[in-house]
Amino acid sequence: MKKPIEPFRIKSVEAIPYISREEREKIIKEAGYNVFLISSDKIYIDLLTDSGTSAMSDNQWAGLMHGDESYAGSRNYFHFEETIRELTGFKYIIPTHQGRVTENLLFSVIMKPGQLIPNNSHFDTTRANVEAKGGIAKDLLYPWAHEPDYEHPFKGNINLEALEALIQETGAENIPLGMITVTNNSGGGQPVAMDNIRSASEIYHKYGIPLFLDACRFAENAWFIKSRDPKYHNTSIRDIVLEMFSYADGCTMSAKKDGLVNIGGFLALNNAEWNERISNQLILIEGFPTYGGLAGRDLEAISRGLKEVVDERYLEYRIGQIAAIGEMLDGFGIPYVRPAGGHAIYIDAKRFLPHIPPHQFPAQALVAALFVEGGIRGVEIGSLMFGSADPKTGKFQAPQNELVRLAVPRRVYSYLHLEYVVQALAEIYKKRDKIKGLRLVYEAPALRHFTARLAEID
Ligand code: PLI
Repeated sequence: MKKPIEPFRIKSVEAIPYISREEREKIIKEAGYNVFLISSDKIYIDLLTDSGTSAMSDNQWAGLMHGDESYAGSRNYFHFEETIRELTGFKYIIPTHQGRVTENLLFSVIMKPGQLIPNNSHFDTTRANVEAKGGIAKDLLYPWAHEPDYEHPFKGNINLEALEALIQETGAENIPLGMITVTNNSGGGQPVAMDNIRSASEIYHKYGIPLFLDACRFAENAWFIKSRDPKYHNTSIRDIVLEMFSYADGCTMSAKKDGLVNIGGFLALNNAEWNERISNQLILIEGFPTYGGLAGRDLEAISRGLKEVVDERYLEYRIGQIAAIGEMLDGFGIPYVRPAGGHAIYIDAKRFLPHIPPHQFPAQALVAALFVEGGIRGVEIGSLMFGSADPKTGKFQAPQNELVRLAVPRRVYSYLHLEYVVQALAEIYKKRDKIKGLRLVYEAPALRHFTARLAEID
């Protein structure tokens, strides 16, 4: 196995606590088997999300000292604007404090109730923002993209035939905008091929529909295009990125991912009228258009992060970390969504714990077991997040997959940390028959996985 070697050395470290197994057993019970309810000082390796959890470089930290905190016209905004224009080619750059407010701004200005937004897969917040404004969020993956074992180099591709059929059925006038999420987070962190982005763009544009990329992990997607599509082996990441964006009319971005920062986002677009309307709305809810809810120093850290993220040695190491977890899991026969994604590994809990039925939350049981075994925090994407009772029959409706996402923060954990995670999983795998299902003790009316409390079933 080619081990991912860090293209950086360490200048500052943060101690992480390690509490005993006995304490962890007590804590998981007290937290109702929900790791969202455990304080981070009880976690040894935190793989809950790759969002806002990156380590910044010395250059980014130095950038904070160059913060110009003027209310209007801060020099950091102009650096931010120039960097994003160079990367994406888009004309207008609107700063925001994170991805979901970007979505809120976009849909509140350009979408009418009853209209439809197609995507390969909407991320939760994108779907929630479309639906909150009365729209319909439609996911259009190929059927094989839902099969954990199906190997495809670009499993995040949008289903082109389904897209064209949907546009014809719905009528282009009812689709104010189409999207593609790169990489496809909800579908396993899987990349989208350049040919797929180009073809989807042609379809959208044939019907006069603008295309926006959800660009959170644009650089990771570009790395997959470079390494998996022979036509791009000799193209630079910057050129691949520019080509990806050239097929789109704009993008939404949470800089908490490929911006390599802890907070920030932006909307970039070419349409002058939309820019004006969205900027006016921005003033209402985020701030003046040259800071958009961020400090000048944050804008500077993002500009610098966006330049670092397209470094090919960084991306080789970054994607290599996830691939290495996959190869280690293969050694133990532990099932996961294949191939390994860009920012996370998704363990297939349905096959890991076949004795636990969906209504007893197998993926959440595995999340809890991983905390007890190694102080490791992952996130459930299964029956707790998406399952529900049929309103008429009361019968439990399970989602297609029961997954545990282990998202790797950028530049934070070493190869040994990752090995430790896989070893903990392997220990659980050996004694998997002993893992018990869970039952709900408390659930909130919406987004219940954040606050639910559960208990073990004896
Ligand atoms: O967390 P935000 O509001 O900065 O970004 C929202 C968001 C939009 N699109 C995609 C593809 C995301 O992955 C995303 C946030 N993702 C989180 C928080 C995650 O844990 O994956």
